[in-house]
Amino acid sequence: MSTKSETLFNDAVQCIPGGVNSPVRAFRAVKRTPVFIDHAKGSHIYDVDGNEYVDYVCSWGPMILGHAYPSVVDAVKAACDNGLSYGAPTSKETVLANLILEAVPFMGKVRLVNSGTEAVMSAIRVARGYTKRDKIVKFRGNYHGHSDGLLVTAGSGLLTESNPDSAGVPKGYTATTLLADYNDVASVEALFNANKGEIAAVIVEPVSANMGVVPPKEGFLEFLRRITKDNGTLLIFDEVITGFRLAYGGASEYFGIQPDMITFGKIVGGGMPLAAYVGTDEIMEVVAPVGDVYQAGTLSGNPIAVTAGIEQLKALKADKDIYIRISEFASRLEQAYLEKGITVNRVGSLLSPFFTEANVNGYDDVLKCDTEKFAEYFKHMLDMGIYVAPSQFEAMFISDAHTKADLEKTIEAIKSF
Ligand code: HOZ
Repeated sequence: MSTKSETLFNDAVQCIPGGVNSPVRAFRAVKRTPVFIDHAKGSHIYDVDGNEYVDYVCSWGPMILGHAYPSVVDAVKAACDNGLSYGAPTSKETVLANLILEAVPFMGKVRLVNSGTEAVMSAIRVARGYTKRDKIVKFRGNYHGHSDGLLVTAGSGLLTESNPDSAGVPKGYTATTLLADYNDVASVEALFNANKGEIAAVIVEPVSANMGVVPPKEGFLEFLRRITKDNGTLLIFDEVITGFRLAYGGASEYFGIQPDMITFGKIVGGGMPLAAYVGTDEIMEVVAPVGDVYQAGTLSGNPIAVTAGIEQLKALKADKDIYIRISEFASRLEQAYLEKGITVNRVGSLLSPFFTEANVNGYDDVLKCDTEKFAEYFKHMLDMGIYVAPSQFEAMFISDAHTKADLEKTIEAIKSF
């Protein structure tokens, strides 16, 4: 007999490619079909068959306060009564922009967009417009959304589906994307030596979290700051995952490094489709309508999404101990994996168990992981009521709603694998 999820999935594949609106969700890497979600509250998510899970996907990061957080939901409901979209400015956009700038006070201006993909794509265009150079450096296994120029040896769904370069991207679109190895200083130096005065920006996930979690080696981000500054190149931190998660001020606060531009997504939208890119005043001067780098959007600064973002950031700002609590929770899980003999990487409240004996410091290490074993682990966790990302190459996200009981249940599941 089919489960309701299976029936819904069969219906979905008839009208949606692969039955899903984002590839990793299809569960193909773990050789299953997806569970369909009915609702979520706090740290728990419930499928249409009545199964309840402790949720470590947390919508891939945004739900840092847990699902259906009351102040966010109430504010969104109230905002809906005033209309869903105007395509004209509101005062709330300024409120959210200032909440973001409080996180990164060395930045000057914020532009709101709808997704992390859009934020990164726009930031790159700004960097090119500002420096009047074309080339960019990205790292193998880092994922910066699905814009053409960045779909080169990318992480997340591309790594999961073993197809790190997407079809449909003309060669010319990626000809200016130079590839370096994360945590490998020499690979970056070689690119700067071979492309003197031509590199507009280096874009990096300060903590790689789309090939599983891979922390930066000691000094790596400092090195990137130095070499970019020395070469008139902008350093862009893609903080779609780390922003407002490692600290209120994200990775730049956590590591004490000031990039030239930052992209935010996920948490900044409180669970709604909202993202942002920020830069110093001088850099952001090039953005239209002030400057000549064009970027626009009907739903940019959407009042409902902005409302959700404001309420979530206000809650985070009001209780910064949240970061201590979620990191502590993650470190207890880290311990449980280690005691089970499973390799694990953790930075703050982001972690990934890896099915490999070796340490995981970069893309090549990640590729050595046993994905069959991961699929077994995934099935075991799901059977035990624990919902983790259906891919070896994604992170586990802890929220402030996760409880002691969740922790104990999860440790039990890890122990019994
Ligand atoms: N790119 C996301 C993971 N890093 C997946 C998004 C989704 O499937 O919702």
